Amino acid sequence: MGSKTPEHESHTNGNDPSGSINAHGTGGEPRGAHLSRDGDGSLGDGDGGEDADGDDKARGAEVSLNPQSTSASTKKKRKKSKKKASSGKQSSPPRVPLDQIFSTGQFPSGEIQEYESVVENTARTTAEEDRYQSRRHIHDDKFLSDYRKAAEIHRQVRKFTQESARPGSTLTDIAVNIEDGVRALLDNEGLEPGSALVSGMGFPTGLSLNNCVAHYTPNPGQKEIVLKSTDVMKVDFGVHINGWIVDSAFTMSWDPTYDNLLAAVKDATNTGIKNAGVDVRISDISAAIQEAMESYEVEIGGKTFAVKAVRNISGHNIKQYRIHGGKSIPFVKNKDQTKMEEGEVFAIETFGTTGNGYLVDGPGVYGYGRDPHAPKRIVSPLASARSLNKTINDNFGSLVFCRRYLDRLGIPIGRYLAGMNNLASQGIVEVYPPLMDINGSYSAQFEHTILLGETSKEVISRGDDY
Ligand SMILES: [Co+2]
Repeated sequence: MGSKTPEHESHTNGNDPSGSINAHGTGGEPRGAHLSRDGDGSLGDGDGGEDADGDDKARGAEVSLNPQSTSASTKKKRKKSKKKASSGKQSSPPRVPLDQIFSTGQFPSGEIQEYESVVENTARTTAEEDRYQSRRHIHDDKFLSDYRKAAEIHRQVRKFTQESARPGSTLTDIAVNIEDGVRALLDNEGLEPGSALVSGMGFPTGLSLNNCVAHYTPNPGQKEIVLKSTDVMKVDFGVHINGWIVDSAFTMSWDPTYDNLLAAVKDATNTGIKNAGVDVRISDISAAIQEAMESYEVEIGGKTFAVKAVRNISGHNIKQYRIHGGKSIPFVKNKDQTKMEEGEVFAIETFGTTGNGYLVDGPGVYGYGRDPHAPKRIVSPLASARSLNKTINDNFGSLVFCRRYLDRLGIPIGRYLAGMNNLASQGIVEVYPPLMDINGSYSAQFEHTILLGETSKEVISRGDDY
């Protein structure tokens, strides 16, 4: 899940959205920006105008996740090989609890990366005592074991999504399949009060298409969206155990036109991961990400577009039960001297687009998140606000949730909407909208969660898919 850059800015170019970003400070606008501006008005077939004729063509089409090795991954997927004994015995769709598959309680580790040599290792940014508190959990075996388990669940569930989601699928089916898989593998349906706080979905499953860059999830009662062969779909979901969230995302497309877009964003995210480390400045990571991202072009319908890094959404650190821990990692150049610290957990994600690279709020609602600093008990004359507040405390705490998650608890929208509006107006609950680039544009996302250890980092959600 991306972290929206706080905005108090107008939509004029060059204004610094966060007070720390300086995308236009030196070197003018990103390379090739004029190309995408040229294309703004002419890419009309991106969202909605398409009829069903792409459907047959796409039925046998292979999903593109690894654009740089398309043929190799195509062969692999057809075989359904069981190359890793450790992850065998999972059903399809995945429903076997992970504890049954890994009966020793040892879960596979992510990718361990040694730190790049840090140029400068001067004064620590935080008091020693705070640093001790923040890194204490990384020496806790249970913390690491739970985190690895959540990551393995993410890998097993997304594998099924990559095999099963295709043009003709509905977004609700894709989302529900992901969520049913996660809850089955956690062996926790999350229906009893308190149980979804023990483990469950980390946030609403994001299935964002084309110029919807992030934060779309299907809502109950809404017109169903059917996936088309020309769609570019970002799949972003989280698995949490004890409030520690694995936040990881990938992009699927069924048309090789978008391979370079996907390759650009995958490269940018891996560049961010490679550069991340203890005492590394955020500004240095951002600069490396932008450079990688904007070295790519994509040709769509005979027109060439430079891939642009999205300016007003960021990677972020993760705290317990808090998907956005307060630090942001933009994908564009900035002057943020904040450093990453030992013991921190980061979601390193990037978004690239053929559009403006600037997101505006779309229609509808993605989800809701309770302010972690709001008092647990609230005073409201509205009974529905008080009862909703209790439901949120019992089931989500400060985890972001969506209307479908309330729906499955047997709480229909008519019973909570007035209360939700009341909590939102008091600032107790934040409402998250979908985030859109311009019509006709396409965007991609890749994201991993990393743990910053003493001498190395663990890319905990790394798989052989991305
Ligand atoms: Co995220």
